[in-house]
Amino acid sequence: VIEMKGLYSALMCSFDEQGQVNEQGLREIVRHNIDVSKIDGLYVNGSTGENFLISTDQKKQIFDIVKDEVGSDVKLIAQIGALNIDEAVELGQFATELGYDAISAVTPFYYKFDFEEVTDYYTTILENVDNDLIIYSIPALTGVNMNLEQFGELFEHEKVIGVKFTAPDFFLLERIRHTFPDKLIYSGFDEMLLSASVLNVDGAIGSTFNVNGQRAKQIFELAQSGQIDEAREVQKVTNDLIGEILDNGLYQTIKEILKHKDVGAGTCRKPMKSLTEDGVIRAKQMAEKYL
Ligand code: NGF
Repeated sequence: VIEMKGLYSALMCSFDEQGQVNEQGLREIVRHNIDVSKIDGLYVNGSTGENFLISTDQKKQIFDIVKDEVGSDVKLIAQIGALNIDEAVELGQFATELGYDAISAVTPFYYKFDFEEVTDYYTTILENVDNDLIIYSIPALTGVNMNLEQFGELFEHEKVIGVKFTAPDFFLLERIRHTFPDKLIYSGFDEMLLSASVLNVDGAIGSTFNVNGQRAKQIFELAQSGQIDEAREVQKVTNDLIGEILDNGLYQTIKEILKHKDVGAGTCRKPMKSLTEDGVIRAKQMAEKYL
């Protein structure tokens, strides 16, 4: 698992006005992440990839294009979680055959599944997909809150190599880190990267790394080498930017900033709305001020 450590962009996808994948734009986003943001890996078809708004065929198309563009330049994690368990398995097998380094699956959401059902979901995926798996925990969007013991039960499976921990619960994060030193923990909230890094997470997965990857890497590396004052300064600038991005519309603004970097980031899938004219201007100002 050591080689899977590091910073991963939660990859954006470029869509055209009809909601179709824009292959050229997607390739440009990938290249920007590798060549400019300097990230260690890509987390493909996560929330930031608008995964829950697209078809199975589109998910496969994206896995395919990204792998083709990346080759073995950086690590690749395929988010395959879906409410339809057959789709999750099918996507897991598909990404594994393409050569993705690991799969990840969001906890099943919408219905109020109990932990037995959550465990059954992961077991079904693990039994049918020959790859390592990273649990994707994002309680604010899924409503699924797991405690230390429940993470421990999932971690008992040797193919479960870690968790993408997208929650502001630093007590639980510290307990997981302390209790499971051999599992990979990725921090999910970019605005809390320094705090998570101080707790010795193995890496992070974030949407804003698509544009702000270099600063994220600085924060992570400065924290690892104990240069906390310096890391705090970079987190401060980062959070100025993230605050402006969140105020303006998260994914739309990141795409608009990418466009100012000559990356064909396209639009967001409906029902996500487009930026207003003012929003476009604000994104341009962010690109000029921060990047
Ligand atoms: O976008 C969200 C939703 N979270 C991302 C990230 O955890 C999602 C986070 O970077 C992700 O990795 C994925 O695409 O699956 C935030 O956008 C960022 O910290 C700003 O709040 O919560």
